[in-house]
Amino acid sequence: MDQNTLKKSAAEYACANFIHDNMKLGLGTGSTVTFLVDALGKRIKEENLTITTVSTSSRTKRQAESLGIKVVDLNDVDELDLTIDGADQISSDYQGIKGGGAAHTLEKIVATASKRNLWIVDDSKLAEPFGSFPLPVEVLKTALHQLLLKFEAKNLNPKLRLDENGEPVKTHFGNLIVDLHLGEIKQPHELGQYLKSQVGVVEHGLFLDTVNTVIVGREAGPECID
Ligand code: ABF
Repeated sequence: MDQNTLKKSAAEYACANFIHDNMKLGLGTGSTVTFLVDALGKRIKEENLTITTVSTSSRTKRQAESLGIKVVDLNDVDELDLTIDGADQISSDYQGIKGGGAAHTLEKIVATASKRNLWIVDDSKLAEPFGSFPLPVEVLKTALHQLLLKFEAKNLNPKLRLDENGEPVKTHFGNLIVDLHLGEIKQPHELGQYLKSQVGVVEHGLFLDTVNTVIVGREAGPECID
């Protein structure tokens, strides 16, 4: 099975087994969540469910609303029952790297407002070593050069993320993304604390001690790790 088929099977499994009527649901961002939102739209119509959602990107919001899914602002919700999202890489002790889609700051805000968090991935996301996927860091444009100097001095191998036209990628908040090409992250908590302490860093893509359930799309069928 190709990756998309594995992602779709994991997303459909999550939608069928973890979403119930009258739920307040966070919707992540990325290609796997796109399959989830499609499946959710179908369930809401077929079962006449009442679901209120908060999205983590304009692209997820657009897709959800096009399917008749109610999307509200996070400021209108005290707490979400569950947030379902994708991930770029998950370690053997379920720490995550997210932000390949430049949405990790809003994703982390929504994840933090959720009672539970569920990630849906294809099995390629469990690759070792953890950190082989470049770690996204959202930074204020004004602080970019100073942060690049600091990250280079610490051998974090930083690279400003550019789009297909060679222009810096902008986040939802209009900030920039620096990707840290680390190869391996042995002490994610220490790295996360260092990054958060740097003036000009808005948020990093390490999601530590966050996820409660991971659903992995596998050839033999979705694997649910709770
Ligand atoms: C999202 O899921 C992002 O943080 C991440 O970039 C994306 C990757 O997943 P997918 O493979 O589904 O696009 O949460």
